[in-house]
Amino acid sequence: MKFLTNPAKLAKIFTQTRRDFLKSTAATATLGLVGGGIAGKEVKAFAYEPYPLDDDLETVVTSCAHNCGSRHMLVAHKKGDVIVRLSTDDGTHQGDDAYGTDTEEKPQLRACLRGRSYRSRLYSPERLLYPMKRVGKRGEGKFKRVSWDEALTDIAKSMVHLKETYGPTAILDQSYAGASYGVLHKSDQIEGLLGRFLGMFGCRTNSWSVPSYQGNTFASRMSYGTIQDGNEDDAFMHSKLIIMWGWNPAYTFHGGNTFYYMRKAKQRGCKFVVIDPQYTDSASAYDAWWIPIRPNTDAAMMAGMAHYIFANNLQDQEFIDKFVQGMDEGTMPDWAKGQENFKDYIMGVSDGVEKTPDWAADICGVSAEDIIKLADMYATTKPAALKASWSPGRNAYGEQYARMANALQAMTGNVGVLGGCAEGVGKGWHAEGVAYPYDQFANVWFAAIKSDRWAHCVINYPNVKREEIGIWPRGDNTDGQIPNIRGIFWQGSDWFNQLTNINKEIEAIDKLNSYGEGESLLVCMDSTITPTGIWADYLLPIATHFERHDVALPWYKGHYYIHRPKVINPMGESKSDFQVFTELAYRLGFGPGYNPKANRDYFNNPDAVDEAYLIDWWGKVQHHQGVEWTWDEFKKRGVYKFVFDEPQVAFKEQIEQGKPFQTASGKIEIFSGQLAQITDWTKTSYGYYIPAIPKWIEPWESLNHPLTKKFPFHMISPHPRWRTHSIFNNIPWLRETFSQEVTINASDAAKLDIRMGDIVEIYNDRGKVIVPVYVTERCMPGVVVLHEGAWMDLDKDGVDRSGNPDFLTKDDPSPAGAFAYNTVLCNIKKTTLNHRPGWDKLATARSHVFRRDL
Ligand SMILES: Nc1nc2c(c(=O)[nH]1)N[C@H]1C(S)=C(S)[C@@H](COP(=O)(O)OP(=O)(O)OC[C@H]3O[C@@H](n4cnc5c(=O)[nH]c(N)nc54)[C@H](O)[C@@H]3O)O[C@H]1N2
Ligand SMILES: Nc1nc2c(c(=O)[nH]1)N[C@H]1C(S)=C(S)[C@@H](COP(=O)(O)OP(=O)(O)OC[C@H]3O[C@@H](n4cnc5c(=O)[nH]c(N)nc54)[C@H](O)[C@@H]3O)O[C@H]1N2
Ligand code: SF4
Ligand SMILES: [Mo]
Repeated sequence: MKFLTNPAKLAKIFTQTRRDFLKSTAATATLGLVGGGIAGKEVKAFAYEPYPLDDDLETVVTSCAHNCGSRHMLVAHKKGDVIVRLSTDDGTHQGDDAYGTDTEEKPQLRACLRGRSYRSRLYSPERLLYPMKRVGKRGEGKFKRVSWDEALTDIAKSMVHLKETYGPTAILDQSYAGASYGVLHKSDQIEGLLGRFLGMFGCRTNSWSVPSYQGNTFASRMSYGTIQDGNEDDAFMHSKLIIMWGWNPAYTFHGGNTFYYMRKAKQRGCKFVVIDPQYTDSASAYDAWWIPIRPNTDAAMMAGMAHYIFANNLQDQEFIDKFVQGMDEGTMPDWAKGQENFKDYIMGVSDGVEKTPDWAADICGVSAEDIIKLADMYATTKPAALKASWSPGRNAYGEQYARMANALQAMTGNVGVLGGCAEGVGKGWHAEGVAYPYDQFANVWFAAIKSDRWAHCVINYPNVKREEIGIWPRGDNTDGQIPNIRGIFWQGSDWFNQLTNINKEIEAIDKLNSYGEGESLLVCMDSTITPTGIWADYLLPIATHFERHDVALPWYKGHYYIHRPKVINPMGESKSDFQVFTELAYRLGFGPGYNPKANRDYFNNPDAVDEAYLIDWWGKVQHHQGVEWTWDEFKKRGVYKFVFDEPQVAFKEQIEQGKPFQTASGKIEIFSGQLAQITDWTKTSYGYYIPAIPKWIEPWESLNHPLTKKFPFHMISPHPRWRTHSIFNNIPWLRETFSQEVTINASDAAKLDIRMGDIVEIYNDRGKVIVPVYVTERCMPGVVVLHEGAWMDLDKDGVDRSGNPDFLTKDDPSPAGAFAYNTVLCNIKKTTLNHRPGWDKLATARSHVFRRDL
């Protein structure tokens, strides 16, 4: 920063550096001559060790893991028990293919920069190798090493105490998708190992809403009756127009080979449009028409498009009459005749406000001409894919955007059609997903709340109304009970760092502290130290997916399984999650029920039991999915790629064969019968009213809000190219490729007298964060972009030096449960405080975290 503001000084530093550099190269050259070329002694001291050739190494096919947007192959090359190199799919691994095979039907599963740097995570200084117990205050980061026996004895004792004293809702399950995409060692809110463990123990408050896409999930359930609304990615090749609505697959991965198929579409002449506050890498890669839009106003723009389509009679009326409920008066169900239908709302018949393109333009900042041009393109190009991604739904009333997208997709007849698109959620091919017992004990809970409301619940307990935290109805006499949360388990989640409004979470920890020693319990199970772990009482070291046996599942799209053998032995004293829960279950009296194939020895020897589960699972794959390979064949080859005759298209059978949609009416419900019949919203998991048809609802913060006087910028926080949320934040290679910075339009920067590289404070009433600035024309004025997932790093004044946007986000959820991550106003000013891009101090001197008091 100082360099840029002081050119004279910069020039001096540069010359000095350059001179030093010249001096040192001259010296090296001389040495080289004296020592006789590269054989010279001094030169040799700098030479690398010879790299072992693949012939000297054992090659093992495995896969990458985590909630990263895809699932690709990693090939480990190992020497003894150490992975020395990672490569990826080269086409050969299915066994019958030649090197380089890469076809539309069976594409390679090639890893991205994160996957390829995985070795740095595996062997990172932040790796957790031993169970740790907190010795300082919560959040202080002081731990000492303890034995597994001590950690598990303490945890089991505390669990029993909390359950007996505070009842069956005392322990909050904050397991999430860090390990969801495997069949055995699973973390997850519904199918996860923790849910079953706490459910069997009889003490569990579940976190029911999903940060990724609760708005889209809700919309897909209401409109189609299912979240299985995704085509497989190869269907994109058949589109003539692809509208990437808040979607940037070149950067934020969505499916294993999306980018490849979209390139094929481009080659076939498909046109691309991007609706996004940023000119994204996808916009540039596909030479798309970029339409910048004010964040959180998408539903208004879509309503304007619908108006143009209706006004010009461009809708596919035949499709609507046959497949849709409530698009217009003629398609309303008999029992709801006279209630508001979608067309009447759009045309202003029901509320007197016509949702014209001009009306929309005032709200969303896109000109009426552009709204009309896009609406016309979409209604007249067939087939056309409007891919409504999740980010615009991660907003206040985000469900309205997602429902509005469904209305556009249906009115243009693009549902169930090859080259069209009904997404939404976008779940495509249905995998056989669970290998361990998934029985009556799976997902048992005694209370379930909106995931981002746990802090609100803890801070205000017991003075909390059920609608404030989105209590899921139970249908028995415990219905509506406010959970008395006294403990949290984090498994496969870094939620303390990733949920909204972190300062409020810290306040909730203070409340737990106020109950006194022993009256609350925080357990973090992870492979590395994480920002969440810093707040825990116990850190349990978990073996990574290289150190346990499993099978990898695709992420939403893709049709393949990748074998995940135990490539190396668990590092340090780490154990798999399943081992830990099984051992805890034994200590709590339900070991055999929890893990029926195991005995107590599982904690030390899990391999045979794990494989037995996987063999059973493979039996289901063979049975349900017609796979002929034996388990041994699969293990030998490492990957099974399904080959289909044609791209899989969601709702094809409904459209082509008249099969009913999975809604109550059997139609695409743009007027939702279910919502229309709700009378007491407080008794639903939503808590608050949601209209039966999609509508534009003014968000609580936006560029149209009076609060812009105080906080003139709208912050969005998309997903980082170089991280999987918070995972990989500590990888130096990746931090060299991208850095945490705030993106701001050049005109805004000029107004604030801010230049590229300056350090700024971004702030609002919820928090303050420090980051460097990236000045660009690629982001619209008034909007700033700060990627999620930086590892929080608070200074003594409560300022986050890492630039984590979740200090600024608000924890008010949208009624349907959407996290409002992108509904944030803020302000920016220059600061003299320094940005701290990583925990490098901790990384290089990890002893002060891990070896303290040993
Ligand atoms: N501001 C803002 N915040 C956001 C978002 C946003 O758009 N904006 N997006 C949100 C979204 S969509 C999501 S999905 C969340 C993600 O939130 P998280 O799921 O909390 O994010 P991750 O960083 O992926 O954390 C997963 C953790 O699981 C651990 N892990 C991996 N494998 C295993 C395993 O086998 N066992 C165990 N025990 N642990 C394992 C990893 O080390 C990591 O710490 O972030 C949300 N946060
Ligand atoms: N590299 C990488 N890929 C990932 C992940 C990751 O962490 N890293 N995480 C995975 C997970 S768990 C998820 S949930 C998905 C998320 O997938 P998405 O939700 O599709 O991804 P985002 O990156 O949040 O946002 C995509 C685009 O939406 C834009 N955007 C933000 N707000 C608005 C808005 O209000 N309106 C409009 N029109 N556009 C808006 C952003 O500028 C961004 O370019 O990504 C997955 N893929
Ligand atoms: S996209 Fe995901 S699965 Fe694929 S290599 Fe990258 S991190 Fe791994
Ligand atoms: Mo997500």
